[in-house]
Amino acid sequence: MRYLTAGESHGKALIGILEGMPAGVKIDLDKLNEQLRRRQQGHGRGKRMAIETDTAEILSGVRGGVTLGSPIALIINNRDYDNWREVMDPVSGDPSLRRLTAVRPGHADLSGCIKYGFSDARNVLERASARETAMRTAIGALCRQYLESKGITVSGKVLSVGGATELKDMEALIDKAKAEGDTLGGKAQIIISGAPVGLGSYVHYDRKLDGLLARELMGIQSVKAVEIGLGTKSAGLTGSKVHDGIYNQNGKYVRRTNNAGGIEGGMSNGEDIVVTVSFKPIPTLMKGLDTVDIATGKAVKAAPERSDVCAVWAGAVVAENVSAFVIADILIRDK
Ligand code: EPS
Repeated sequence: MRYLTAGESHGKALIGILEGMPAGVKIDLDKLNEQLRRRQQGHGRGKRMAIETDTAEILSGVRGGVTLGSPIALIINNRDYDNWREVMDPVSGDPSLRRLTAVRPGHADLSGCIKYGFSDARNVLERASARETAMRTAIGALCRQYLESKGITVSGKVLSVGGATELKDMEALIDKAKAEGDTLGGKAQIIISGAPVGLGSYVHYDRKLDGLLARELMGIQSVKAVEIGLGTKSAGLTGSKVHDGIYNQNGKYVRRTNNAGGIEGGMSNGEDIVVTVSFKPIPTLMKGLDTVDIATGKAVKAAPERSDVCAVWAGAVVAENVSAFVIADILIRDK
């Protein structure tokens, strides 16, 4: 399978086209939209989430709730577009409005402007925004329904925010960061259960399941690390502490530990696939970091665009659904 997304954060809509979904898969639009609703939750989200009630409309590829095997096109309208029409309209929008030149450290602003020769970082940030992950969640939610029909489930949870691991402490840290005009990142864990043995490849470097998951998950805005099972911890331990013993239980191969996170030799091994995703703090800080205004060349504080203080809960939902795409894609290819 493959997919493409289009759409600016404050443009009219987000668009997605998923190609390669087999025919005959039952699609429940309410279940898809439930994933979009989940992505809007979490302590520390910004005011945009009060404006949007993200729901997807299916434009093609599904008939009577069943996939046709043709490309599936989705649209999610941006409610906020009503407030941005004169800035963002593709034909009549005025590019002199809502310019952003105090480029934000950690964001795509400066490199994007240099890459395309823009004098306004709005041309960059509108597409670099994590708003785009609403469509990736919707695409992944279709794949999740295919996986569920094969007995494979995907779940996720937030492990930590700003180093804190208890919900009460995470929320207190977010409130403190908000009061100080700062932001926070964190870690989320994704678990894929029920995947058959052998998804992926030990034969081809570019079909290894861990590599495919890492590539797609690193493609989510703010993701800085992807770990499988014990992940980076395994580099500091002996082999006997890391590798999971194999036992014969009434003719069935079992493991009593899952440090490998369900992937050995680039293939699923039948255990739960366990992935930890680390998100950096969002680079839009209300207090503004040191930067240079690209219009004047002068030292200024970075522009405080409206943003989230923490989006790790949303990130976890995005990571779940992106993982669902990876597993569905490889399942279709390998089965
Ligand atoms: C997001 C919508 C955006 C941001 C956020 C994610 O809305 P707005 O820019 O209108 O506030 O809240 O994007 C970022 C954190 C970012 O850095 O661009 C969403 O729908 O998830």
